[in-house]
Amino acid sequence: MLVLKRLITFIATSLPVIITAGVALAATGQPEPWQLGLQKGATPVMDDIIWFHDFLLWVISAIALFVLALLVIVVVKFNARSNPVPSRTTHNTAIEVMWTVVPVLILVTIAVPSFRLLFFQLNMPKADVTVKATGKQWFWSYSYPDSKIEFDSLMIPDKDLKAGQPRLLAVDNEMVVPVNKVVHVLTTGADVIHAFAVPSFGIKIDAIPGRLNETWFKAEREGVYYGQCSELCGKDHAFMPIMVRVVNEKDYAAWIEQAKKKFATDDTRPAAVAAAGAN
Ligand SMILES: [Cu+2]
Repeated sequence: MLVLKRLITFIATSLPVIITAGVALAATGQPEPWQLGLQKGATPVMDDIIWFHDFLLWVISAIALFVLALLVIVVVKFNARSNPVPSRTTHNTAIEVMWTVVPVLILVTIAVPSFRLLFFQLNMPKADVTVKATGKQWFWSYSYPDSKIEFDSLMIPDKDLKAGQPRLLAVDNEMVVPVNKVVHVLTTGADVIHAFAVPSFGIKIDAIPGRLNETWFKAEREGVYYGQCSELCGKDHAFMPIMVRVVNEKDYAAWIEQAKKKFATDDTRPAAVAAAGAN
């Protein structure tokens, strides 16, 4: 019993430390060494995902502790030594009703916010900006159809990294979007299946050759947010990061103007030739 008591004391004292450390370490936009928990959210969807995750953690912890308590009671009170003459009871209607109804209530309590979140993610609000992300072996291409911009986004190799650029995450040409605007992301694959995922935005969607998938996000804070391809797509799967810079309206307009000169799509080429040239 002494060991159990010590274990309980240890868990009780270390848990708040672990939780606060996790909150302190989880940075916005990119993973941190020794990070616990999810990356901080930058969109309403991710804020909801984090809330739902934490809510479920409380629910499953309570269930696990309850079951553990029952097991401890059984082990201590009903072992052969302390309870030599076992009861012959086989049915107890009240308990049977309880262990059916209570789990149903718990599942309904979980289902309500779960479906609300699912509909929030899947009901697309009207787009302010549309960006098409094409997964290629092994980099991403972004195109802004409304502004006729298209460019490739390649990872910066270790030897070329500048101060402040995270390894395996920084890219040469990042995707730029305005803050507080609904961005539709269309994804497709040029060769094999990739997946476009940015944890802080709460988005992860497959990029499949021959079809167009769609998701959305509304970043509420300016900054740089990183993600990675999340579908094993070949040897350099780990080296095709996603970098999204969220800027204010003015900077976005300036970036668009500059990008129009730098990354203009050539409309004079026939579509088939343009597609072949993109690979
Ligand atoms: Cu991949």
